[in-house]
Amino acid sequence: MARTTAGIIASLAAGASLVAAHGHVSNIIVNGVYYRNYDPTTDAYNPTPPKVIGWTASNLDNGFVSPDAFGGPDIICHRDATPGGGHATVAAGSKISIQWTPEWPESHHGPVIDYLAACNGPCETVDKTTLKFFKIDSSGYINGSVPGYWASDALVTNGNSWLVQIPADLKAGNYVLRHEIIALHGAGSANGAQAYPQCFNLQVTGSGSNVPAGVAGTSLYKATDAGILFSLYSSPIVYPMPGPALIAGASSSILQSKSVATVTSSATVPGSGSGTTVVTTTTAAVVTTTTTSSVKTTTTLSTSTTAAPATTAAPTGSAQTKWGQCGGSGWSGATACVAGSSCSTINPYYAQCV
Ligand SMILES: [Cu+2]
Repeated sequence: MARTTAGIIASLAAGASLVAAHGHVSNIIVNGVYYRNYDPTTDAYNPTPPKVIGWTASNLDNGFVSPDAFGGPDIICHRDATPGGGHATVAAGSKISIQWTPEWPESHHGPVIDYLAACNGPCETVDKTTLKFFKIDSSGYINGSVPGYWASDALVTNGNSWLVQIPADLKAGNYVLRHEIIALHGAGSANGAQAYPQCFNLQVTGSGSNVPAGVAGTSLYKATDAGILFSLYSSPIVYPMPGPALIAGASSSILQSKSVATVTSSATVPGSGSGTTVVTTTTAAVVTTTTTSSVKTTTTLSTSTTAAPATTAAPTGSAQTKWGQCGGSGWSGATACVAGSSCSTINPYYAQCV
């Protein structure tokens, strides 16, 4: 274990020196219920990370997948991704708020795209190369002169969150939701676009019968697609959306608004019964206490759900758990560690309770 952790820290240090913070999805909210995502920047250091709805991936640097990898497995659900250990149950027609971490760079304009793929069995054990993704929304250039106002900017305006609607006529079953921002600030050059896919396991309920056809993740985009090799700085901006066409009846996006969590739930883990709804939240900070039957630990995590200035202060008196982040460039969370661990600076971008 020590050797693995050392390797991860080494790769983080190497990655962090190359790219500034970009981001990942911290959580989703469905009908007021908060589900935590896998956190690549901290869970990788946890010997027993919680089972969550989000897929595990090795984007420890909050980074992206490059166009030269669009034909390979990393584009499916981010780098080295493996299925999330649990899922959330949602009714067809539900709206899901997808919350990104607060550091998304303003310069990183681009489209926001959402797909679903049927798992045909539990998503927790699905082979990602068998997934066939169909596009349920995709929003790109919105308006304005170069570089323009894009869906990514609307996401930032909306408190770094994006609202997605599950098709109301979707057949009940298990699906992977693949949510993605493609940053185009460097896309005028070959291999300059940046894809940030994030995947979540959903169990969709309802009486619909629609299962749209889809394409493999490795066939979504090519490096030379007109919407991938694209200059933001050519006027007028006419953006051809990459990837397959929207499914019948879908619109480019639904009206964006921000969701507020009122309760927190752990993921439903197959064989372990349903997720346990535990603790209520405030609008500024979410404090989650989760006790699972398999691991007798109490985890406290702090995540801001509003867009910023109000959330710069860490929740008063909170201390980061062992293996969690406690400092680094841009970090606004807890800097104190729980008893028995102390904050150790690993590099300018990351300090960890060890
Ligand atoms: Cu960047």
